[in-house]
Amino acid sequence: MEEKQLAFDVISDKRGSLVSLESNRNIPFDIKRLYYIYGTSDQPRGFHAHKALRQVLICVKGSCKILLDDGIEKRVYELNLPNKGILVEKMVWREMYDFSEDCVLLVLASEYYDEKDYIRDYSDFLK
Ligand code: T46
Repeated sequence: MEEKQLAFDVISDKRGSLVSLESNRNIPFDIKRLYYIYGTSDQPRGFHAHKALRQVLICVKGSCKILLDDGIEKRVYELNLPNKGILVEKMVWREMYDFSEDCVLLVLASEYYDEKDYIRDYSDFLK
């Protein structure tokens, strides 16, 4: 499995904390897109892999779990800190679940949105 856990520097003072994310510095690609997921329920999300897309997922508020599966091995991670992220490489099946009510999941993506990059069928993914 090629995923990687990332820890970002936190700049804190009496006013609070700040985390800075920069292309090709602490994020290992050119950031072409970012999106965030919130208002989640008990419904899991994901259930796909990407042919080329690389992404970093950061739970900036609350918590959730992510299952990563490279077709050989499955690993589950809990995302629950705004200064920790996970790099999900291409061709890794992902499922997100167990969202806390206040969960805000920020995703930094290496490519623009392209539905053709998705593999949404698990048996196609395994092939
Ligand atoms: C991923 C996980 C972590 C867009 O129009 N633009 C976008 O940039 C994205 C990400 C999605 N969409 C549309 C496509 C669907 O009609 O928004 C709808 C919901 O997307 P989806 O069902 O793919 O959402 P998740 O939470 O299952 O997956 C998302 C990302 O799509 C995916 O790349 O890795 O978050």
